[in-house]
Amino acid sequence: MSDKRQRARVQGSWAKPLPKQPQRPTEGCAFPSNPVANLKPSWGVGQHAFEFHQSTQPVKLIPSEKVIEKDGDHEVSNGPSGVSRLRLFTEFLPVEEADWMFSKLLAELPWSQKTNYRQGESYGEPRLTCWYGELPYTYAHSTMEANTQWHPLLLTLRQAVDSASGSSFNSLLCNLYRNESDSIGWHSDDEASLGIKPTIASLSLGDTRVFSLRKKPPPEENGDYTYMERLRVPLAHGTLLLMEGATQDDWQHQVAKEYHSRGPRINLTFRTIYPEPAGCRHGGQTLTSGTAPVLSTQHHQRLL
Ligand SMILES: O=C(O)CCC(=O)C(=O)O
Repeated sequence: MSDKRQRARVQGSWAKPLPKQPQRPTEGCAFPSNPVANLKPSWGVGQHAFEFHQSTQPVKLIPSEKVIEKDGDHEVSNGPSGVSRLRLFTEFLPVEEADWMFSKLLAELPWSQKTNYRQGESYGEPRLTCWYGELPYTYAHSTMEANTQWHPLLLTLRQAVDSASGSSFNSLLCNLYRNESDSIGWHSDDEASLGIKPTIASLSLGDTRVFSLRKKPPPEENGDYTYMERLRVPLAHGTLLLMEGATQDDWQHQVAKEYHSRGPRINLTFRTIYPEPAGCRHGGQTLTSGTAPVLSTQHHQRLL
């Protein structure tokens, strides 16, 4: 047998069987960063065997996405910045009331498409919005002006959300997702104007969309989210979701585009806005006297 053929057979059917791989954990998938690097050939002198040694490097797990759909309090993490908590009320509004409110808000709110800026380029958000509050709200280098003309229905909803959350919201960002192509990209609601550890109350009306969260990676991951925990919360008609504690410090959230057809959805996010002291980060920028504005990483990521 020629040398070449002999080598091929040793590496194929005649090679020693691989040592048993450890069982894959059930809660996630194991993907070594370089699978080939874990298989070290060792050729014995005069011996036609190919042995594989298990790498001593720890195998990193990709955690499987968890779904949150039960009412109640969900402590999603507890790290150095404190507890991150979601509180879910799936039947916050009775269906008939929610139906009526949805039609009214869809028809009567002053919806428009906001233009944001990224690296000097402008882009239209893939959804419609409107803003209510005594103070303006700036994110992605573009400002929504103060608007104190609250729709009466929004004032009623604000009262109901205040009592459920124990907060006292003074502002509201309304989002309208016209169909499956509308979305909001990964971001945290962590502008300085929202204060420290803000509570955000999100009320959904219309078609169900998936609200996803991903944990922010530690510095050694260099911005790589691959191995970070992920959550999905389906937000159906009439559902209230509260994000509390360190959620904005430690997690990002998004509503992704979908590949199946979706009807319109309105999301009302009640917030408390504070006047920003001079020199503070302002809607995605750190303003320090005498220097050019510096982009905050997180808000750089509120791309769409
Ligand atoms: O539509 C949603 O559920 C999320 C909206 C959101 O993330 C935001 O307004 O910051």
